[in-house]
Amino acid sequence: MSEAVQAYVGLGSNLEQPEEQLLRALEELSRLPGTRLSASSGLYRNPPMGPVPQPDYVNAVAALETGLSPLELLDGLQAIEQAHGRVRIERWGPRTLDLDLLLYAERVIDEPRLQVPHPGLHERPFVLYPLAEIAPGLIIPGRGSLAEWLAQCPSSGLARIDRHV
Ligand code: A4P
Ligand code: MG
Repeated sequence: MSEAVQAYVGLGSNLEQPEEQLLRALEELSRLPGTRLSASSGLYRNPPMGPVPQPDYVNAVAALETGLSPLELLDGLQAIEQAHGRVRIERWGPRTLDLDLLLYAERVIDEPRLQVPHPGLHERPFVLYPLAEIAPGLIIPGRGSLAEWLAQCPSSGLARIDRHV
């Protein structure tokens, strides 16, 4: 395993007690091999983005220090999704748990299985606000500062759930 780097993971759920799904997932992230959970944001309830009618989401962001490679980390995230009974029925549809690899060190990755920074990251309030909570000074490789994207992104619809994890 190589030297540890900082990675950020976006968590989302809108089925089967989303808050519990996210709290369990944070613990499971901390148990990935060679990985430490270094910070986690609060949980944010917010309306679904996209064309599919579905329940509200709960979203959060976690910071990891990991010795896993980007693809090893993606494998780990997908194994956790599977353990939460995630069934892929339709793109953008409801899910018990979605784990997106948002950032991996300063790397820009464009492979069929993995794009980093995550393509939607810079325009999604449910990613930007929790990310700013744990890493306000962040630079998004190839896209500029988190603070600039945040300033252009209304927080309307985001409600921070009053329980810090
Ligand atoms: N993949 C490529 N890059 C990445 C990455 N950086 N992280 C590939 C994770 N996976 C990545 O993902 C499809 C494929 O993307 C994976 O096999 C992986 O190899 P998926 O999780 O199976 O499918 P998906 O989540 O339905 O599609 P997608 O495009 O990831 O959707 P999003 O962007 O995750 O959006 N509304 C609210 N409020 N909150 C949400 O969290 N999420 C979605 C799903 C829709 N609306 C939402 C939310
Ligand atoms: Mg996804």
